[in-house]
Amino acid sequence: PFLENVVTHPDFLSGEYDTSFIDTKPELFVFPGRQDRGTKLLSYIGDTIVNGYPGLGNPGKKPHFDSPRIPRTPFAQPYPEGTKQILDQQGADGLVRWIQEQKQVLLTDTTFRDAHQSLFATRVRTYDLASVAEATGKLGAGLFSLEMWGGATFDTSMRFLQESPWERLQILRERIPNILFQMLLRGANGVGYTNYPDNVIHAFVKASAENGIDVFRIFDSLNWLPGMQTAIEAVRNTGKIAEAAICYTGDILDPSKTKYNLAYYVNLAKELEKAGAHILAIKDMAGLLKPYAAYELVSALKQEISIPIHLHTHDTSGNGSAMLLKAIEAGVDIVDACVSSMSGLTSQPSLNGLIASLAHTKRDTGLPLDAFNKLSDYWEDIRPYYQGFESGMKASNTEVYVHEMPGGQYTNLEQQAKAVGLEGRWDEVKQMYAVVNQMCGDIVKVTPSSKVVGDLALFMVQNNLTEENIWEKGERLDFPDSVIQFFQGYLGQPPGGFPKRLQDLVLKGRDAFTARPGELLPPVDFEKVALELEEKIGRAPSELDVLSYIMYPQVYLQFEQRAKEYGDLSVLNTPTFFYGLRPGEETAITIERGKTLIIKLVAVGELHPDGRRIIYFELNGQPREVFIRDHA
Ligand code: 3PY
Ligand code: ZN
Repeated sequence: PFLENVVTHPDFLSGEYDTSFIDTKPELFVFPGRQDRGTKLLSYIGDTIVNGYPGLGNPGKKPHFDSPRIPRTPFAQPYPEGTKQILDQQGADGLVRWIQEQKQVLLTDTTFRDAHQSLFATRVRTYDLASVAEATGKLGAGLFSLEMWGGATFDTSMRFLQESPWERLQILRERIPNILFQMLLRGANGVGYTNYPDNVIHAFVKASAENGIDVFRIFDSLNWLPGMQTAIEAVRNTGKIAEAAICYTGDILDPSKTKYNLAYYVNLAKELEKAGAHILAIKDMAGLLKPYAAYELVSALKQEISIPIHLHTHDTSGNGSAMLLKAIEAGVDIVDACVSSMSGLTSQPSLNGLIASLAHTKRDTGLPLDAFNKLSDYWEDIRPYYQGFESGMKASNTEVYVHEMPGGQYTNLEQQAKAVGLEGRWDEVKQMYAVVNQMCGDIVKVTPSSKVVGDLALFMVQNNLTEENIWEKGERLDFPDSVIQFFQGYLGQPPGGFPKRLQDLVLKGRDAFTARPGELLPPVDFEKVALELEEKIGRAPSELDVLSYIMYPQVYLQFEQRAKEYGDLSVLNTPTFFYGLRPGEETAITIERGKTLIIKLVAVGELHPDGRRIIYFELNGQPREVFIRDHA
């Protein structure tokens, strides 16, 4: 389209203008598409000042934040060797042998992924991870692994944070060369919400391994073995660690809950060992595994399988640390926890607390508590940036034993509920979640099956529907897409099959299948997709771009579009990214090595009749103005 700006304006072309021309037509000085990096950043900051960041409310009211305490580690001090070197030198089997020789319990730190996924809807930015990466590598060198990728991070980093998940992985890998990097992989669902063709899973795993992932925790959202086999095989092909998970739900100690009993889990664990898992994970995504149940489960598994066992939980009920201690007594090899200032509630139990609990015992972790306290100080300072995404939960709550909602879903679903106007009805949503679970046949709830339950619960609360209403009027209701796909078999098969009555109401004659979706889906032609993407974004995409696009087509295209508009926003510090600047405030932004922009907000102009405001900045001391549409 014809681009109207000052040099194309008829008055300018005819030479008939005086200086008032500039004053009366300032909008003609906006040059879309040809802006320099500074102007693009000013546009983003200006927009954030005027319209706020989605979900944070109160534009123009930037809270005060103290600078974070970044733990000092001598620059010249080399990184101590860690588990990464063991894997690189001895291979996957060597690492497994090494684990089995250890007397102490080994620890995975989840601060970089699950902790913030569970506390504030996965919003932690690469900037804040990268700032503490070197310190984490040096102070945390004795950890088994850092869980720092996968799960929801892939989606949210592009969708909400306008940053590339692959770059996050590369940057952290460069700064933490000594500790194993661990990711959460949703089996055949990759890092998405639905099954992908097998060749996508293979390509995604290969690229993840090449870019820095060492340990892949693989699960299936219905504990369906066929949903994990392709991923296990793909990981084994890369020479990395395939950690396959049993997802824990129900309560093995409760005799009235017979569907998911001890025998069920032991049997599944044996199948996973047979399928080639190097490590077995017990993935207690909602924090339902109680201390004495953990003792029984781990003891039984230790008898029945010979691969190491890695335990993951959430502290929603407040019983998390007690549970880990009982599991450690029963001989679990590795457990997940996170730095204390990011622990508790829907997140993991405190790593610092665990180090202290085990000191001078048979399974003493040997990790330096003071070092982890320093890392915790950093996160204590970072956490306020993200406060607007935290749930209203102030203390642990045993209602989780009723609703069984995964910790990683809790804040997300609460945000979603707010977004669809259910702000004051969160309690109802949680109760409905438990009702929907039973209606679906009491299923394992973890991404994406948890999304199905969450979507149907939201749908029912939003439309004021009870369970009875569904049975009465279900034939006439249009159920959410995720629910339809679930009952068709796109997420795989739940133990015991689908409940027929609800399946019929949801499907309304659509086909359902029991085969593995990956077998039915045609392989993706990567070259063809790359060409299609090139058309859309106007440049040749990298292999990683293509994978992002395959996982999240719409999200990826929006990410690209915004990157064109605003440039690379990952260079902004987090308070500026979320809240812009206050009048008079100045910030230094390093856009590349040796190149820093000093941006100062001078003033926010009045609202123009056309709905825009002029934002007055100084960029490296020079006055700069940008026009921002005010959406209020
Ligand atoms: C995810 O898949 O994102 C999870 O955290 C599941 O627990
Ligand atoms: Zn988790």
